[in-house]
Amino acid sequence: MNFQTPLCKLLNIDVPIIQGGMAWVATAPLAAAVSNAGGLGIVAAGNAPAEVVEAEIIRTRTLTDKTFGVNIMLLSPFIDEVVEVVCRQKVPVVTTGAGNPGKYMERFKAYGAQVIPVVPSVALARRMERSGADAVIVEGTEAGGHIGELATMALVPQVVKAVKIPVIAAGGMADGKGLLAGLSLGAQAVQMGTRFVCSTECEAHDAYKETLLKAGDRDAIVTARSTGHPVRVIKNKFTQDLLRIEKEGASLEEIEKLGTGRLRIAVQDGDMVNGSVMSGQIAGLLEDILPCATIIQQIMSEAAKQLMHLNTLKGD
Ligand code: TUI
Repeated sequence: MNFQTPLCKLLNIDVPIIQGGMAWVATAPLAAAVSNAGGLGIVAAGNAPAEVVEAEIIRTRTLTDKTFGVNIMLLSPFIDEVVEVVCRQKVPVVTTGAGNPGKYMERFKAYGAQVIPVVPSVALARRMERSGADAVIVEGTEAGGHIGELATMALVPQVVKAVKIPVIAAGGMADGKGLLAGLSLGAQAVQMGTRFVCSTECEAHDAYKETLLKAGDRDAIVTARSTGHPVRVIKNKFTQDLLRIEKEGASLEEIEKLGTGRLRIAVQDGDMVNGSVMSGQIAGLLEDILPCATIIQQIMSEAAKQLMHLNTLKGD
């Protein structure tokens, strides 16, 4: 059972699983491994300069012939140049995060991209549908990194009801039961980020992966609420410092200054004390680092098993 949905056909993928576009973490080997395993791999642009993003797109093409996407982070200082590179490289799927991609939409559509913005609300989902988005990723506050306020469970069915384009559920899913839950809410696929950090192909530092495996249900906390750009991360000395200065009424500049470069030192240097260890709430469920193909096989077989189990509950 592969849970093929119309969106799978549109994106030319075998299973309804999309890998989250995680800055510094979602590099070519991870994206290619997810695409090679039948899902949709995503290369994250994050705050990287356009040349770095272009090199990563080219590297992905050496590792897979399958469809993959690029996630563009709309708060990036290099966003205009990154959009140019994505268009020049004719990346087949573009996901967007941390803002409204409306002004770039026509350029992506002009070369035939499937454009899939991440939205944290019904209003933005509606706006994206009107601007020509092919689907939306509805991300609940359970997700890691920069988050919205509403929970996946409440937000996904409201967006499904409000728009005609396919919906992808994100935030809080890492296994077959999560996949089935997303599909049950009316989504045509799920996006998983945290689960794919703990994969063998992910280039994040081993210490980052081990921290996620050790995390419990209450360890992924929200920082930077006072800035209007809340971020979910694993608690450590950095988050303690950040929350303290926020409580003391630090300015936006001071908070931003404290946060600068912290994700890179966590992902690349494995600094679990001073780094920003972005993670979703579902980290507490994870217990192993596996190849992406195994992760996807396990998700699919667990979803099928769980569906059969639900079928035994019919009674009379
Ligand atoms: O973008 C993400 N997750 C991210 S981006 C990121 S890098 C960063 N680090 C610190 C501060 C800000 C960014 C780390 N993780 N997920 C998708 C997502 N998009 N979550 C929430 C949103 C979002 C929020 C507001 C999308 C649109 C939006 O629209 C506001 C508007 O302009 O209408």
